[in-house]
Amino acid sequence: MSTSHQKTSAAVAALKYVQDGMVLGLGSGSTAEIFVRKLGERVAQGLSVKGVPTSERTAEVAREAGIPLIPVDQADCLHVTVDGADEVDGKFQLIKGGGGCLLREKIIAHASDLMVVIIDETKLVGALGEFPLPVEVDPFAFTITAKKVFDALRSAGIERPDVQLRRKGDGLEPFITDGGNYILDCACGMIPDAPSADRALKAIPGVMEHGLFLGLARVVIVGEDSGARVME
Ligand code: ABF
Repeated sequence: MSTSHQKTSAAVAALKYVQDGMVLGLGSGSTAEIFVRKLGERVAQGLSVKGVPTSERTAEVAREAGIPLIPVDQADCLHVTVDGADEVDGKFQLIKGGGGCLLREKIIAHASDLMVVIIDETKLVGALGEFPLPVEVDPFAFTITAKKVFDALRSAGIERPDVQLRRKGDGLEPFITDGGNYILDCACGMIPDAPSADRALKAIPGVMEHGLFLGLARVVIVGEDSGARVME
């Protein structure tokens, strides 16, 4: 069966974490978008929730789906955030940011009482790092930051990181995040010690955030051909 069927299974299963009256963080990416559309169906049936989107794209999808949105600064609390991921390991450590929304995704996930991650089974990995790690950086002096990122990853035990500026589809212009930053995609092969990479990257002034989400996900829902597998 297709990954799209698996993503839908995971997205539908996440609805069980939603209750009337909640304020919800709405993740980004194709799996999160399926969740947002399914949530919109519940809202049309009378469910009352408010959404805080993690990207301009998700805000657009949520509006189309009829979900009332509030600015993040008006949310007294965030009950649950439902978001996708690029990789998830057995310790619920994640790589996110393939879609370029990692800074807002991490702010919202960190502020939420519960983060539920929804993925198709291809995202479940034994060790993180096959997916290039996205690092969001200030455009100012990004070449200096890129060298620091390389050194930081080496210090975290990654032998030959390959750090590349993400570009738009035309291959010429840099990709710009919703927050106006650049993304460095860091091919690592394998990340042997994610907490050490986390600490080393955070110590660099030009790094706004990176795509390692550690200690944030409490529930991971994996869409499989036979249905959704919930891991808590
Ligand atoms: C967001 O979208 C990201 O952090 C991750 O990069 C991506 C996953 O996308 P998809 O669900 O389309 O695979 O959740």
